[in-house]
Amino acid sequence: MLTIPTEFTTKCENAGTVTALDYGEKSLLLYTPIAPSGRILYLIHGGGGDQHSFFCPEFLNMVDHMIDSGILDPLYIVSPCFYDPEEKDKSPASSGIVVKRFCTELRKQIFPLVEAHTGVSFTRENRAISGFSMGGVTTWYAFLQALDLFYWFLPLSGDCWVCSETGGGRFPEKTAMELVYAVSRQGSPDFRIYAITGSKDIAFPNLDAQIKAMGKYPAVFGDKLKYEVLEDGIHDYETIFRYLFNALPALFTGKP
Ligand code: FER
Repeated sequence: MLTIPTEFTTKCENAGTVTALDYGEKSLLLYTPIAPSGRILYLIHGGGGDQHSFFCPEFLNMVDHMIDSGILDPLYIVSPCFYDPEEKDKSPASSGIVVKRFCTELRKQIFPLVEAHTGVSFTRENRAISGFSMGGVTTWYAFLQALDLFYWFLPLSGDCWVCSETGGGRFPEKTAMELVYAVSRQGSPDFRIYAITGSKDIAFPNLDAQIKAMGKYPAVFGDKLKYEVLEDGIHDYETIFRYLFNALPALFTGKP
């Protein structure tokens, strides 16, 4: 897996813009690329985080440089916050309940807001969802609930909690079956999943067991599922930025 070039950590002279969009008591951040785009990524923070977790200079400079240097086609990126403003309990148990219902907020509130602001009606094939840790759990919930909205799924160091907290590790076979049912329940549309974690990541045992169990359903997942483990990769944003540096160019371009 490639490392992020050091020059990509500095400010880019051809930078996109970040706008805060408000809805109700909440606010999300939208990255608008320097050139027009019909592509969009919904990028979800981890437990205890918010819309600012991903949108720090380190990440935004990387994206600007990737687009500026031509290794990444321009895309919009939305960074929402799955917690309500009054939410005090950010434990995994509480966050797990919050992210389960967050897809409804994405569908009913965030999508219309973003599409009205950008003036773009994104096609399903041009929409991706990704997230780190609890954001990865959110990505799996989007797969379970919103296959009509997204084609591309990039869960990063987070497993599927449909059976229980860290259920991908505790109940891998049952979790894989739930994912299989979800595909058929939603009309078996085409999709791509690109899951990434690190061998020293706290979520590794959970995601790894789940992906192995999913491998027992080649007719459903087959080459639609790609999985990568970074040797010694740990559970932090810096490592996740590296995963995104490697994974983003493969988005929206045939098989990842
Ligand atoms: C995992 C997925 C998410 C995991 C932990 C989390 C330990 C999140 C933890 C947190 O938000 O504190 O598989 O494994």
